[in-house]
Amino acid sequence: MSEIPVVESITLHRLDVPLVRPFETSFGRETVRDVLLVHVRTDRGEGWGECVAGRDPFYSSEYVDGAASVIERYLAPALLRGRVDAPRAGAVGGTGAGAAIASVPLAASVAPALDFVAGHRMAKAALEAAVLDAELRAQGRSMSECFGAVREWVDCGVSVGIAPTLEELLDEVMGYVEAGYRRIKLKIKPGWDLVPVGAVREELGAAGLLQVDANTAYTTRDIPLLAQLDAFDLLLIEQPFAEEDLAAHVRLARACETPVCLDESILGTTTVIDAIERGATSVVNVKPGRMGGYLEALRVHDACVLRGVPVWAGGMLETGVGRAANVALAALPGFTLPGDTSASDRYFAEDLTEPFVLGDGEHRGQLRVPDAPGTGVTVREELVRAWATRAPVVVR
Ligand code: SMG
Ligand code: MG
Repeated sequence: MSEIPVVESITLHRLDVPLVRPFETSFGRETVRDVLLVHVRTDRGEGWGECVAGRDPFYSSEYVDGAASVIERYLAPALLRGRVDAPRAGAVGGTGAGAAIASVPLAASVAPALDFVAGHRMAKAALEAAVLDAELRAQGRSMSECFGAVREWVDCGVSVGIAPTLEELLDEVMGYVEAGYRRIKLKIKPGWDLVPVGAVREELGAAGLLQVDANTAYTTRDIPLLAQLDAFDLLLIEQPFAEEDLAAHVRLARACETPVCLDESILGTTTVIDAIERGATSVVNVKPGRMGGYLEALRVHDACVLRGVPVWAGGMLETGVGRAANVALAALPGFTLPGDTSASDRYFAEDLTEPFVLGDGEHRGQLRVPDAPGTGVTVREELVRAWATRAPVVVR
């Protein structure tokens, strides 16, 4: 085992990255991505992580000002104070998540060091991602290699927001189909469900892969309505009810044929096992930010594979920094459904790293998994400066 790097400083960057079109969900509309990047310097090199918290606490209780504050006040100081011992002989090894985690002792020390802070998983995940990038770069290993990727290209889906009109929705969807996307996900909410979903199914034809995401907008009174979505042969219904209401999802799962998939409710291995055993979810959306980090996401992946539950990679409108890591994760064997791992130009005219571009020919609708050390992408620091909305915050 090579020597473990030591974290020397942690810098927070805030920037506004304009979206190519507004993105509307059941809880709001975004026109700009308010991005928080974490830059870690170690004695062996540096790394970057992206925080997925949104500008407002609408998708989850976390939001980007809160994440920046908790990192600056609590998490970064704790990490800088922490000391990481080399793993004991015999502690390295095992398979799957265990082996991956044992191979990155510095990144593996992050979650335990930050555990004294309740919640704030997106903030913790961003720090861990930056440390992981730095540690893997120092080892000369890619994230995909560390995670145990089994494919060089991943299937891409696209998440389509609520549109002003049905016509505009169909235009947008067909644009993505022409671009090659292998699966369409429609955002739904009460009043924007059966009609748009039926129209898109008609336009896509029977073979098109289609799913919906409600971001908790429904209640159990809507179960009969949601069961009518069975008519449209969907891959899954994502998170129709409140985050803490597993029982409602169990009731829906019993009332409809379409698989129920949890997103917001799944905070890590404990909640995913509980949700699967209760019958609240039969497919899982994996977002490392929501789970406190990529290493916990690896454990969630393994727990799902062990139980025969397919997973897919969620997205949080990440720039290239977070997207690169998500694509590496999506290359694991349990990710058998296309992810919300769309190309950079789905959201951004210009990305903060080299752009992710859909392949063509046999790789139409796929993204190539980066294989250079760490995330495998390079942050365009001139853009981080040009788009900054406040001065960087350095914690030493
Ligand atoms: O990155 O393409 C993406 C976003 C995919 O729909 C997406 N994410 O609930 O799954 C989800 C949402 C959360 C973000 S909404 C601002
Ligand atoms: Mg979702």
